[in-house]
Amino acid sequence: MEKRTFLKTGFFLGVAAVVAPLLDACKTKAEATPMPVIPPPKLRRTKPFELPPLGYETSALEPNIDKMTMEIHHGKHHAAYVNNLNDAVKNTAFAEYELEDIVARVTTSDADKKIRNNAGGHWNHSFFWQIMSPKGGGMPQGSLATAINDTFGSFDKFKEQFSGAAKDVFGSGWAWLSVGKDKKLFISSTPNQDNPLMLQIAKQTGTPILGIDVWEHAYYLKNQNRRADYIGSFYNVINWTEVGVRYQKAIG
Ligand code: MN3
Repeated sequence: MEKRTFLKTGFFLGVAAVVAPLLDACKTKAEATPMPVIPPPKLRRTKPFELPPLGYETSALEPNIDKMTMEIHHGKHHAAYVNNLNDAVKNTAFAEYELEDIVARVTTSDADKKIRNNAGGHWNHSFFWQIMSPKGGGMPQGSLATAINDTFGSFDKFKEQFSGAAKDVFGSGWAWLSVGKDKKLFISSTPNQDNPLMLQIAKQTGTPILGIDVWEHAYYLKNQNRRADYIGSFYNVINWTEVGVRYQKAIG
């Protein structure tokens, strides 16, 4: 064998020796964690996505969340997610999908990025307006109260953990209380506009029943950098009736 050929052969053998075990490792990992089961799409949306109404006046959550924040948050930020989502899904496989079907399917790929951010933004905010109410606050009732006590020890301990998750979000994101596949409650957080319904993306997947937006746009006008104050105020507006209804639905 010529020296050059020998060196070449040696090089490729060397690469193969390094790569083969890596490929094996990937294979084993893929086999060990099966892809999540995603329900079949409904494929029936024919109208563009629309900004849903708040359901109450923009001033209705005062003094806990101020009118101007609500005006901009709903009328500008949420509206932008809706418009951008309508743009982003055009001529894609998601074009006629319902929002939930899109959210369940988006991946971490660059091609999905705009759809992921704006579908998440639309879903998360539509949910957020509903789990707050001018008549909110107080404590959960019934089976949700029991589940919270069983899971976290007490309502105060739940608040401590939920607030902790919300405070610990680095940069922009959300903290969630969700029902897992095992019907148990869990607290998690997601970056940006991700949420626990994103089967291909979220570390812990489940059905959110409560969530708090900790993007600065949700509190900066009133609370500036004091995210903890905003989190404290949020408990005064939580619509526990709605959260309870969502809990019942999630546990079946
Ligand atoms: Mn927001």
